[in-house]
Amino acid sequence: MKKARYLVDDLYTADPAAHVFNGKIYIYPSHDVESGIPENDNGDHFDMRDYHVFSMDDIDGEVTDHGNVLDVKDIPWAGRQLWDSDCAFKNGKYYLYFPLKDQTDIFRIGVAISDKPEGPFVPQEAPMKGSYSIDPCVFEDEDGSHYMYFGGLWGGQLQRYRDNKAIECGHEPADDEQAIPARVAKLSDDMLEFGEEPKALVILDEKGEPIKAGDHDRRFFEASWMHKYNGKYYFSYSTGNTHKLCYAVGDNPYGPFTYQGVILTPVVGWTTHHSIVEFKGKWYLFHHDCVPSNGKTWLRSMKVVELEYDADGKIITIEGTAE
Ligand code: FUB
Repeated sequence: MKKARYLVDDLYTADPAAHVFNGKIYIYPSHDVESGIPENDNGDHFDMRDYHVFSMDDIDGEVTDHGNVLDVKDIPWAGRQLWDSDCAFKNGKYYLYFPLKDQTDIFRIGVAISDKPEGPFVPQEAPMKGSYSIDPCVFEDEDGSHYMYFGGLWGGQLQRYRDNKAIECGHEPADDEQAIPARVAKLSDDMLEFGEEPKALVILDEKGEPIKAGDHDRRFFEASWMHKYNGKYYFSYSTGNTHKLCYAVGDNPYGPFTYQGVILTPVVGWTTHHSIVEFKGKWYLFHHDCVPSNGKTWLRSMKVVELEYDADGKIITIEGTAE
């Protein structure tokens, strides 16, 4: 598969988190809707209200829509905006992790549980204790431990926190200071809480120095993803206002990670977001763009394209505008 393929044409879908469960691909995207809310840097126009799950037996095959699997109306602590989710499996249960603003308009991360990868999912009564910001990604390492990567700037509220505490007045550091990091935490055995205090995920440049806040071409913005290739940990993310998907490589789940390059050049639309998964011996990049909605940044469509590595394990850059 060399040509990118749009996966769904009757709904707008974004932020696709793809996993292989029981020999099939399951995709957990955001479900974009026309909210009528004007576009702003806070992301208020991304006013999503439910999640659908999709599955495929083959990468070129039919895509099954499993319907509405979790609705904001059924989440006891809900305020607004169901953003990028992810799903993980442990001991016969599937756990859907999702960011949602609570009733005070603060993003928290919630968990909902199902016996099946396609849901429906039943939400917990309250968000995860100590959770904040957006874009949870859950990675299972080969020893069975699960790690959550999360965080997002601007509308994702990460600039409002330092050392896991809310600060009086959220702000980004000066350009020559260290960039605000994504966060990583091992999950508790029951998968419902952080099993430890979230830690800063540091991305280093080629000189071994932490990437600076002013380095908008390389600093973390949102859309964390983790995958492992040839024993190395690949942390990938969006640079937000420079619209790239980049990656950094480390030797363990916590890092530090060293910046490597661009996975996907800017797509049509403001946001860029992805997941990377191996299926039947090939690797794939799930992502989204706004071509089908004629560039409406809040109405995105998920797609998939094959991803390749060179002999040194470097990801070969994909053109976001390629057909
Ligand atoms: O879909 C809403 C937000 O847009 C996501 O949480 C971000 O990663 C960006 O894709």
